[in-house]
Amino acid sequence: MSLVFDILGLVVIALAGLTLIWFVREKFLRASHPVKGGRHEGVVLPHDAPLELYANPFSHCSRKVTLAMAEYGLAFRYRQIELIETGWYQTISPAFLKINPAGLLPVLVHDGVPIFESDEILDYLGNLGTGDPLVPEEAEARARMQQWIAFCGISSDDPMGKIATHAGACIPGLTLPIFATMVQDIKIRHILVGILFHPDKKRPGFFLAARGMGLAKILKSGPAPALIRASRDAMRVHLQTINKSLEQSDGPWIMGSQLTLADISLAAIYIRLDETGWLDWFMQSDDLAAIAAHYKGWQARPSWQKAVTERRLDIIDAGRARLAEALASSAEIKSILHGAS
Ligand SMILES: N[C@@H](CCC(=O)N[C@@H](CS)C(=O)NCC(=O)O)C(=O)O
Repeated sequence: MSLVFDILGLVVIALAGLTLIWFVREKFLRASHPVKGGRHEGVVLPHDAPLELYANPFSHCSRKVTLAMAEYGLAFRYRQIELIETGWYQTISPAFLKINPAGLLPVLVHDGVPIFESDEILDYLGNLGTGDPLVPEEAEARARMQQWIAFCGISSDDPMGKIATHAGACIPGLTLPIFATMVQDIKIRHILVGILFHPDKKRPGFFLAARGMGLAKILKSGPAPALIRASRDAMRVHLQTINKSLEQSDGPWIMGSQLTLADISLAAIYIRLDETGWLDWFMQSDDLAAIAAHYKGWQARPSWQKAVTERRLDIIDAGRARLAEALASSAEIKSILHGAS
């Protein structure tokens, strides 16, 4: 009998040892670190096409770049990398970390050389010299455009840090409800990879809780409801600012007759608000006619068809449908998301 216990003990120790070795190895292979934006001269990555874009159709930052590339008429290879929201943490897979050690999308690869950070990529695309310029010639207009880009951007270090001053910072909070419904299609083991290896533990923690508890419960507990409402209220103010600027512009674009990167940054905000159901709510709450016209102008462009419509993902539609159903059937969820702060 004691021999059986001895053997069992050895098996348990061996299994624990193997698990530890696996964990340490994975931790090492999945280690990420921040990288500077812009072109990384001297790095040459494997590539099949002169221009390759590592991106995801649900990624706000990827969308800006995809739209700009379509507007510039650039031919490129789209390499879809999954986010946990769309399937699994491919962003922290050892293979993708060789492309971007920060584990973030998008990455543009030009003749093998990577360019990081969406706003730096947008700048870079302007120098490739194709299509109509999306950057104004005058310095003053360029500076105003940069302000819009920054206003709509999501910081890599602190994505939700500046909701009072940046529309982009409100995006993660406003995406939480659809995350909670989309995550129902994600396997728990994929979320656990994030808990173990992602540098940001808060989001996989939220996903796991949302996966287990469902939308209604997650909206009643923890920091989520306050964060969503704070993002919503701040975004409402930002949308008024955008609407007013559109009214004051000679149109049809935010800076007048020229479509610029500022419009692209705003378009990415509209898409996210639309797919999460918030745009309808903001439109019903306030007069945002100029934004509605701006958005419609975007949707009529061939670039939209290429960069947005053709890249639609079923998992987003399924999440959106579940969220709409929950809002329609639960007065409580409706009051948490749409009620007074
Ligand atoms: N400041 C960066 C932000 C990039 C970023 O946050 N990307 C998100 C998608 S929109 C991402 O790749 N997340 C991967 C993850 O968190 O695992 C940029 O503008 O490119």
